[in-house]
Amino acid sequence: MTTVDYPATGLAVAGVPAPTGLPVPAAGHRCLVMGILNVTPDSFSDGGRYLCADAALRHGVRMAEQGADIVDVGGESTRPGAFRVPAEEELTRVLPVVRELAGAGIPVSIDTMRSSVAEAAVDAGAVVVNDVSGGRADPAMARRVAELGTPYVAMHWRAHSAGMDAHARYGEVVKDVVAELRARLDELTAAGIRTNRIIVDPGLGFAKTAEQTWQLLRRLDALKALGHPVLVGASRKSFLARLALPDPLPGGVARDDATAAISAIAAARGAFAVRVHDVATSATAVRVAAALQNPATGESR
Ligand code: PMM
Repeated sequence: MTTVDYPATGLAVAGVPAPTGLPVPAAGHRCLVMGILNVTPDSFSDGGRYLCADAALRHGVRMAEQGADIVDVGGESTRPGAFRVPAEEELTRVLPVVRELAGAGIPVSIDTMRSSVAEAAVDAGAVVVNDVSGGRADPAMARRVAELGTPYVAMHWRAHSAGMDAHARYGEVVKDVVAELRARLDELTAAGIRTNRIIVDPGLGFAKTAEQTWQLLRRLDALKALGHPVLVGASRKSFLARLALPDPLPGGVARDDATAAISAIAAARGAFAVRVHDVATSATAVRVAAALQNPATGESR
């Protein structure tokens, strides 16, 4: 494992500072693939599949074999309408999985809104904190992450999932999301998180309608202009229904194909990472983008 200076596609990311401290397998200059491991009974597309630690572990290892640069372990569903789980339950779900995957040498991020869970997971070997609330759900999160010293994914977020759809009101969604993320960045850095450790995320589908989500995807350049690496989480989300795909099942094959297409486009436009359920297709997609843009650093694998 090496620490990647700026692990994203060459051309499009010029001028964006490097996120430091993110240990990933030497990846060359391409968009990273974050594989999703929801250890929950109720996540949108994979809820219940990996609730047992053994099944979760096997799936995490499989995603790493398929080309995930990092495995994102979450113990609390954030699908629209989801209610929160107690911290103890979240810890019980994620900690054994984080510990085992990290012990197997797989870079792990912890998908949590709780500073206590973030700290315990980092203690168990997680190397990135992924917070869908960008520090808003837990006032202690920013300071805790600053102390932990890990990279931190700050997603655009307005409210907990149970009521977030009521918050999908914007003047201009791209401008508003960028402005709200900028305000978060100010608070996070004021709390002590080093600026070059923060990755931003537009929060696709979180307090956003399908149309607003498509608008944000069209304008990754506006998000990149914040000067931070951008993570894109489009995988299997309901805005893909717009495509009228032939496979009606959420989490069905067609949504994975659509996700891979978005991964290729996001990578070509300079996304730092894509967060996906189906790793194999997006691992291919980001390599296609890298090879097209920068033949010298396109990987062969
Ligand atoms: N989406 C979900 C959960 N965690 N984290 C980040 N950084 N970005 C996202 O878009 C995101 C996330 C919800 O999706 P899932 O239930 O399919 O995991």
